[in-house]
Amino acid sequence: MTSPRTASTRRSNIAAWAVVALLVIASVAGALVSHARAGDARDLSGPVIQEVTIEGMRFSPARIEADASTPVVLKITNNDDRNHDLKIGSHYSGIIAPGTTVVRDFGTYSTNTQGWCTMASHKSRGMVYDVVMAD
Ligand SMILES: [Cu+2]
Repeated sequence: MTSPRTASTRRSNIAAWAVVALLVIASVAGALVSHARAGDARDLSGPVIQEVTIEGMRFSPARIEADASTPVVLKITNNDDRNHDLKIGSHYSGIIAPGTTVVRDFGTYSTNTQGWCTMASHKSRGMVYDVVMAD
């Protein structure tokens, strides 16, 4: 037998769980959206400010001077015969296959920031790229 009070408590428990479930869904969805924004450097939101080529284990040029209001949008061509990529801060180019060119917006920077190729041992072999704040 269920007393009216118990049924009422069950209803409020169900309501509480529904609120918790909605909050969990909202936070997961929010995390997915912010992850896509932070991790996906594919959107082109400004003019290309530098063309970069990859030759062997080097980005060329390997640095850019940028001011805090200009997105670092790079056109990167991989002339090497291996996969490479470039991660700067929270922005990632995705894998750049041999012989391909990508255009990526790496966002804006307010401090000197070093990026690098995330392929195994490429960073230690010299695949770094520096964003240097312009004076
Ligand atoms: Cu690499």
